[in-house]
Amino acid sequence: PPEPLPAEILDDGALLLRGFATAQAGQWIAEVQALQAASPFRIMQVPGGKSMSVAVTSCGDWGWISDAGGYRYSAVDPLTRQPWPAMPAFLAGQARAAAHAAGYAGFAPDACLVNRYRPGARMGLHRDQDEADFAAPIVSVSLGLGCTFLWGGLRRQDPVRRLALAHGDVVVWGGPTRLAYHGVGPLRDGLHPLLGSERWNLTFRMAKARY
Ligand code: MD3
Ligand code: FE
Repeated sequence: PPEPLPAEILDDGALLLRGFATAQAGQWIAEVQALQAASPFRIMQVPGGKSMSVAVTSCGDWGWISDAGGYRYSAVDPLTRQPWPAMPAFLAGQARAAAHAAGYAGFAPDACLVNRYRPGARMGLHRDQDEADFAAPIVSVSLGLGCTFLWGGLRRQDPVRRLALAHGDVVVWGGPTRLAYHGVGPLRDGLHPLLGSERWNLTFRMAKARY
């Protein structure tokens, strides 16, 4: 049987589960393929009018969107004008299991944002603060090419640490780190056996539900 996964404490409330998603990566990828066939990856505008370099889609009761009007969660995909695809039981179950392994029992995500990075795509420092209940953690899953994850403190001017995230890594962000500034450095060229020159990141959230 596989060894139990070593959990690494990154910070107060934040745990890295290296390789948590590796054994079933094929199923993770198949679920995202199916979801993006219904609600495709697309580039969104930020309120200032610029385009994000990361393409996004969502599944679950709520999807995170950005446009000239700001950032928010929407029950409807603005591209298809339909509800987002339901969150597959496999994804919800894996996210719940990862949160549980990190000490957060009862995690019930109602939103999963999927980010697609191609070479050069990046995500600037920001905080995730569009959710109703900051007591709930966020579970993030990395697939495909690795990246440099940037993570600072609770203030924008706090020093930024760098962390290499690889295919299959899962990070659970809760407690005081839930509102930390974070971002992703520009994706470097590369070829991953399963995802080619892309990195996919899934972040599971409780957008509206109370934890
Ligand atoms: C730390 N995504 O979608 S996941 C995002 O890799 C986002 O695509 C990045 O930041 C990505 O909002 C980073 C890691 C992550 C997600 C949420 C966090 C780290 C976090 C919330 C609080 C603190
Ligand atoms: Fe974020």
